[in-house]
Amino acid sequence: MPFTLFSKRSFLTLPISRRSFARLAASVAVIGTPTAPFAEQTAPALRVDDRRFPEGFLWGSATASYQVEGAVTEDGRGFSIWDTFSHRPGKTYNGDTGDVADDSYHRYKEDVAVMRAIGLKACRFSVAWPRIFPQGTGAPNQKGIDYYQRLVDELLRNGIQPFCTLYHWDLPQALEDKGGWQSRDTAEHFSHYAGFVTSKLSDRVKNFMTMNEIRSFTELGYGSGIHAPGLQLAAGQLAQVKHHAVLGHGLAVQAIRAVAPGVRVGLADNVEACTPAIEAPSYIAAAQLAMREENASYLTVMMEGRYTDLYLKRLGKDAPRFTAAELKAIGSPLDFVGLNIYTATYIHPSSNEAGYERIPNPNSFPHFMSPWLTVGPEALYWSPRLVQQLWNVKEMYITENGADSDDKPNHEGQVLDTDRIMYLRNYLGHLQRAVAEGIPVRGYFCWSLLDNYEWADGYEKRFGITYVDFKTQKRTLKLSGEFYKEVIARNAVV
Ligand code: PNW
Repeated sequence: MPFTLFSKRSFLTLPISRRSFARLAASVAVIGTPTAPFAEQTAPALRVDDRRFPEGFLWGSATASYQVEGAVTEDGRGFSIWDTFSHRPGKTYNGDTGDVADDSYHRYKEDVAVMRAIGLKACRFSVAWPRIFPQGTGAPNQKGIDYYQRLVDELLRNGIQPFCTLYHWDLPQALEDKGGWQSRDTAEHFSHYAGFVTSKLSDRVKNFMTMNEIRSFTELGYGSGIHAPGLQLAAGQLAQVKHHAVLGHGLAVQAIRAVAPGVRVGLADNVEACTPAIEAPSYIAAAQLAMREENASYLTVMMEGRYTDLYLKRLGKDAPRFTAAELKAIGSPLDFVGLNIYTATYIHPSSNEAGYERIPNPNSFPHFMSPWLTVGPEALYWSPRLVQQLWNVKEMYITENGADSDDKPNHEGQVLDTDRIMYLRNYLGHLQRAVAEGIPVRGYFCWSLLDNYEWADGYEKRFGITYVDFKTQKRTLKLSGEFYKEVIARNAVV
């Protein structure tokens, strides 16, 4: 099999011209390849060279505190809205909770060893607010701080850069009892907590993200009610919740900068990934309008420090109440923008007042185990491109991307998740196009390192590139993990 020979890393990473490749190929052919036509067979390997990422591209994986840690009553941790919600009958698949999850609170060293075996350069993790301030405010809990310092030290010892998310949805229950994100005070409390954590970690963590997916935790938690705290508020109240959340982000940016001017600050936003249905000028222009408008209450207000006219007009009496000072805080400049991208939202031009329309996915649209997880690899090209064009963003990361497969270990215990490989290969191909065109995406974090607690879907949906047997906590790298390892080793789409 000539391909085995050419999958060797040393060979592929050589900057090699087509002509010298042909020469080399010819000599190798003499040594031992049985069949012709040789040039044709090796052509795909040659193209790998064109699919490389720049040197220093940061390959990472992502997890979140409540989804992996477990140990919910340990070392003084307070309760979060997810403890409450997941224990309420009928709220999660099978009644699953994050009480144990991946037990990463105890097994973090094993997890870091998995990261190292894959060759990861960076790890995105989140801090559980109720481990630091069990009541949300007041006296800090030293044991909680100790845990994250231990985790970060273990990462650094293994040459892995920590990227710290300060809020991945586990709001202290004590604050929810006082109104949660319906209360403006929560934004202030969050900024205090963010500044405090930064002061404890900034000697070893250089990249912070304020919040993860503001759209998800506000709309799912306070709108549809399928996530904690499970409320279904009216439109006006929900708009106010969203305003308090982006305000919390902005105030946190300021608090972080005040305590640690040297660290880099961003967020992880699940931007509505507006994608031109056809790569043609009118569609691209429509997708750009859509990118700004569909993200009006999230990335747009954070990038521009203002809500769009159309957003406010459409909400009418339900528009959020805000001050100019709040908008200024919300628009605090960032060092980077993190994009969580799983799906594409296809756009076409329209003569309506917005100038575009979203195209609903036909029923036949391919998706993964989660019906929402439709396959739209071009989003990993178009979102960074449009975000850069709209707001002149200087640095971006893909802070989440991944898929849930129907992972079933075979008789040898292997998980051969070829569909996840297909997903990753295609998305990475489009990301590589973006990077090759000079769009400043500096790194990519695969969701997720491990199968973990998938919120209301419990343990039913698996997003890991590592399989977790939740009975024994045994971790086994899936075939997609092997694939990702190869991507990282060769710094290329393979
Ligand atoms: C993200 N949707 O959540 C979160 O940041 C992760 O915690 C989560 O595990 C991961 O994606 C996979 O779901 C999302 O319904 C949850 O469109 C739901 C949606 C999108 C993202």
